[in-house]
Amino acid sequence: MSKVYFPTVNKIAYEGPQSTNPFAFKYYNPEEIVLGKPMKEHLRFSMAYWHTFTYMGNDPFGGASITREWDGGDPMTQAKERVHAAFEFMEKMGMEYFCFHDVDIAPRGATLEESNRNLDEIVDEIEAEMKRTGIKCLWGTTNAFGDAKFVHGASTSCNATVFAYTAAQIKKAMEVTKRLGGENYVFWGGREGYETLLNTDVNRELDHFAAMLKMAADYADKIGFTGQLMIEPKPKEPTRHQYDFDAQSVIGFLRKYGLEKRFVLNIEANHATLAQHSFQHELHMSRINGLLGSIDANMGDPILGWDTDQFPTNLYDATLCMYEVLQQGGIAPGGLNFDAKVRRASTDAEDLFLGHIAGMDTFARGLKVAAKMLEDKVFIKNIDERYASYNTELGATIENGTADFESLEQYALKNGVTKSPSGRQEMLESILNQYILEA
Ligand code: XLS
Ligand code: NI
Ligand code: NI
Repeated sequence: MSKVYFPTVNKIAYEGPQSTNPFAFKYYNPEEIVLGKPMKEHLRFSMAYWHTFTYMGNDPFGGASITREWDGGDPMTQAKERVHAAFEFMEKMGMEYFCFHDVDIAPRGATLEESNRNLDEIVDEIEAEMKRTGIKCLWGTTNAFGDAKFVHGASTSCNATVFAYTAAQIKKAMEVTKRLGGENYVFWGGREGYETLLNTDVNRELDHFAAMLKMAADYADKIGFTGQLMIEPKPKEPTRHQYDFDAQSVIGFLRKYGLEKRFVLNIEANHATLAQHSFQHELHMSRINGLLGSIDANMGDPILGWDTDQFPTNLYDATLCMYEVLQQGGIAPGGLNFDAKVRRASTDAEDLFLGHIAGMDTFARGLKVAAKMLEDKVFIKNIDERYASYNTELGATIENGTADFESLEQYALKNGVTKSPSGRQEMLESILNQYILEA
């Protein structure tokens, strides 16, 4: 029997909304059927290895505030302990997926070769734990932003040797993700952006970025990695301007370079708000373009203007998120990855459980509310009525492309304009409240 890292916490069970036990689910009941499917299949919750197992409470003004059971020792021993702690955590949470960066699971070596060897050794341990527990990998990714060599970016660095190194690093991380049966692979452009246009050839950098993605897709095909490839938009941070700014910019970029058939989007709530969009906006834009692949479920802080990566507890956002997910017929093979960390002052190991419970309960509730709203067609009915004028003869000629300026002028001269319907926003927002409170 190996070491127990969370001795004070047992397996988290569903106890229902009346429960006062903080270590129990109040709304997340994994096997409960919602719209014909168990909750857990709708939600596909995933743990983010980096936030839960490598974050020590650092912020821009202070170093580590948290110590964990698996800390200390040489980096490889620590990495192995972390694997066992992570799987104990996920088992106790009933969490069926995890996501990782290469450097979260194994320490970067002095050379690429050493880094790759470290990865292989740790991946052996992870593979064994996956076998033992049945826990799966939602996605893998590369950290090509933390190390000093990425100071000007990775594939968008001005330095071609950095481009080559990035390719090598992605190649290995993809191989590892494939080996772990990862269902997706993510590209978040950590420093793919610029600080000042005075020193930047944006055109060239975007071409390089696209070239890297094209090579990645080709390599995925070559090794038979069939998971979804995903871009995760973010407008800024760490660079002043990130190229994958938001869903619509990424979609434009993918189309410009003919990559839209190979890549979908991983939408993060906090990145949406940093781009001055709502979470739902980003999900919606991705969905209507057929490109909503997966979700980083977290939330930002309306007062702090950075990626605070908090556990999501906002019921409105969770409800509207699940409303988008249900309208696209589900999120698989993507999932809801808690790209979220406990606060710097939440220093106990128990807080890791409490944070995930809060997030899972919030989305479970959001799922049920969204399912009810969809079943009752409350908003859909209203939207249909709002556009009723496009179901007339005039509307049909506009939508089917047979109208032209002359025909429309003729219509306008003859008929003028009718009164537009009320938007009914206040009523709709109040209906949303009613569903959140009563569904
Ligand atoms: C950072 C991103 C990052 C990605 C994975 O803001 O959210 O954590 O999800 O590289
Ligand atoms: Ni993220
Ligand atoms: Ni983020």
